[in-house]
Amino acid sequence: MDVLKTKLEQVLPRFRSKRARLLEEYGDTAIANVTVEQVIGGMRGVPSVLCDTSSVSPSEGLRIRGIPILELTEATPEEIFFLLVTGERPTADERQQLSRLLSTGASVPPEALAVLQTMHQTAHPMAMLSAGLLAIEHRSAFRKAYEEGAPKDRLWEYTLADCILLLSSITSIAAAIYRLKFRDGTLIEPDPALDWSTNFARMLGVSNDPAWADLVRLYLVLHADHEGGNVSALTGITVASALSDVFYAVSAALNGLAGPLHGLANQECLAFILDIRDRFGGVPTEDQLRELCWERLRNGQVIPGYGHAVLRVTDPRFIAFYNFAEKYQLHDDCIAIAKHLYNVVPDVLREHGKAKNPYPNVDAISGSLLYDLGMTEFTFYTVMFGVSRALGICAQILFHRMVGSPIVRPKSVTLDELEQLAQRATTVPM
Ligand code: CMX
Repeated sequence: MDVLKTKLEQVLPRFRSKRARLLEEYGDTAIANVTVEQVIGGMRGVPSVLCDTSSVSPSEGLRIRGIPILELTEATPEEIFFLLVTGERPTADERQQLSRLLSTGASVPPEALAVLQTMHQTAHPMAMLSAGLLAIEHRSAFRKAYEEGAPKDRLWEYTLADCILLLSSITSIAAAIYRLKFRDGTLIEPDPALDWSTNFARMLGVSNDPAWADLVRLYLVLHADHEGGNVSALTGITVASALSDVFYAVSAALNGLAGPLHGLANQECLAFILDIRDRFGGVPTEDQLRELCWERLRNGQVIPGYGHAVLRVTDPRFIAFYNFAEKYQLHDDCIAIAKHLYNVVPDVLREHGKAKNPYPNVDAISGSLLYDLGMTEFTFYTVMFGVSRALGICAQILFHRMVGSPIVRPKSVTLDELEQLAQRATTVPM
C-alpha cells in the first residue's frame, strides 16, 4: 500500500488547500439556477456533485484527470487507478508495485465464495457481485478504525486499505461468479506474476488468445470512471458520505449499475444484436436495419447503445472499441451488425427527433467484442463493467475522504412546495 500512500501524502495538501480556497473565496457565489424541469427531471445538468477524478463533456466525452480517454487506451487499469486517485501517471516502478499490491489477495475470499455458492440458481451475476462484496465487509479496516476512534483527517488511510482489499478481491469474486454460473464451477487460481487485468482474464478462463487478455485490459480501462453524477457513482459517494465503508458503498453502487438504463444496457445491446442476427439468419443489409430500427421506435422501444444523458457526440470509448476490432480484425456477425448499426442509427434517431444524442455510447459495441472473443454469456457483461467501475468509485470515495467531504444531503421538495417556489420566483417584485 506504501506506493499509493506515499504519493497520496504528497498530493493531499494540494487537494485540501484547493478545496479550502474555493470555499473561502467563492463559498457564497451562485454558479447555477435550478429549474422546475431539472428538479422533476432527475437533477439533469445541475452542477452539484464534486468529482475530481474525471469529467465528461458533451462535445468530447470522458477525460481522466484532464487526459482524454483516447490517449489512455494503451494503459493498464492499475495506471488508470493511480491516475484517478493521485492525479498523476505512475512511473513504471509505481505501476508494478501497484500491480503486485492488487494481486496479493487475488484468490477468492472463502466467505464470499460460500455466499455465492448458496445464491439462487437464477440470481443475476450482478446481484452475486454485490453480495460477494458485502460478504467481505467484515474485513473493513475503515469500520474498525472508526469504531476505535481514528481521527477524521486520517480516515482516508483506512479507506485506501479497504479500496486495495476490495479491488484485489473483486476480480476473483467476479471470476468465481462466472465459473459457478457458466462453467463447471471449478475455479482457476490467479498467478501472482501477472498484473490485475491479465490475472482476471486468466481466472475467467474464457480463452488463451492474447486478444482476449488485451480486450479485458481495455474493457477495464474504458469503463473505470465516468464522473460523479451517474447513478452508480452518485450512489457510491452518497452511501460513503454517511461514513459507510467502501464495501457497503461499492456494493450499493453496483446495484444501480445493474439497471437497464445504466450498466445493464450492454447486456440489452448484445441481446438486440443477437436478435437481429437470428431474425435475419446473419448480417442484414443497412436498409433492413433501418426498417427494423423504425419498427422499434414505432413500438415505443429505444435503440439500445444509442443516446446519452450527457454526451452529444460519438462516445470516444465506442471509438476505442471500434479501433480494437479493426486492430485484431474481428468481424464476426455481431461486430458486423454493430458496425452497420453505426452507419444507420444516428440518421434514424435524428429523423425521429426525440433523442438529444443520436450517436452510439460505449455499450453499442463492447458486448459484441466480448462475444466474438468467447464470452457469450451476456448476463455477465455488466459484471465486467462493475469490476472496472469499482476503480473509479473507489477513487472518488477516497478523494472525498481525503478532503473531508460532509454527508450528502440535498433538499427535497414536495410538488406543492415546488409550485410555491416557482410562483414566488416568477412574481415580479412591485
Ligand atoms: N432510442 C430511442 N429513443 C431514445 C433513445 C434511443 N437510443 N435515447 C433517447 N431516446 C428518447 C428518450 O427515451 C426520451 O423519450 P421520452 O421523451 O419519450 O421519454 C427522449 O429521447 C429524450 O431523451 P434524452 O434526453 O435524449 O436521453 P436521456 O438523458 O433521458 O436518457 C439514455 C439517456 C442513455 C437513458 C437514453 O438515451 C437511452 O435510453 N438509450 C438507450 C439505452 C442505452 O444505451 N443506455 C446506455 C447508457 C450508457 C450509460 O449511462 O451507462
